[in-house]
Amino acid sequence: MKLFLFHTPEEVPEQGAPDCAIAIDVLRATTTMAAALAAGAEAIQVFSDIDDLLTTSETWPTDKRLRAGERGGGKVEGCDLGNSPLDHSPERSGGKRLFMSTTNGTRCLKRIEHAPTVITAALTTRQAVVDFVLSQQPETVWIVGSGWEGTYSLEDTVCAGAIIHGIIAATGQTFKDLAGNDAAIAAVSLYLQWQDQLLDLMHYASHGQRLLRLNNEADLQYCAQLDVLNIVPRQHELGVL
Ligand code: 3SL
Repeated sequence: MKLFLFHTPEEVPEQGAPDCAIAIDVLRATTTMAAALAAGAEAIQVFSDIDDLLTTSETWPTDKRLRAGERGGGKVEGCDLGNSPLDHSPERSGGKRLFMSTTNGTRCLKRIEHAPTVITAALTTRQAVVDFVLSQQPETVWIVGSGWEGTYSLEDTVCAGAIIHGIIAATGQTFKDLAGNDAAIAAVSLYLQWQDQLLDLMHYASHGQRLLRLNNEADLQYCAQLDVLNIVPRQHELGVL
């Protein structure tokens, strides 16, 4: 198995495809996707474009849908929810389809949606993702951070490092066997440095600071938790998890 890390969707190669692609947006899209499915959402349908989201979701019964739209960290007008994992509870999300569009996370997922296996990962689901990858034994894995509008994100990279570290710990293999690129090795160093202070790291991260300015401290606390959900959101048709 070879693990490649791309920090942003823009870094993903134009040519070729991995056996398994993993999208990460710790703050907050992929954390929210896992929280929604854990709360019993029927599925998550992902859109790059808000107008497409609004039009497509019109065809769905109103009591069976939730429209979640985020731009710049805030809720989009016309949607039921923004992008907080704390919005999801069994009462609110159970049995509903989540129609979702966010600034970077859903764009990241769109960039890799043609890989044969596409999953999303977050710190909250790290161990479940490690177990899933090991159960599938893909030859090549692309781990893709969502970043922020084309730039690197600390929180996505530390999550990638946590996943790669988990695979190394479970298999006893080394970077020589597993690392597909330098970024994969560097991400493990970041994780080892910060593994006991993940919430502090979120506070230093530029997008963490953006969310704090919008009064989302509780979201940072939720998103910084490691291994609390045994769930792996997996794409079962294009754009639908
Ligand atoms: O960029 C994204 O996809 C979002 O996760 C950003 S936010 O955390 O909702 O602001």
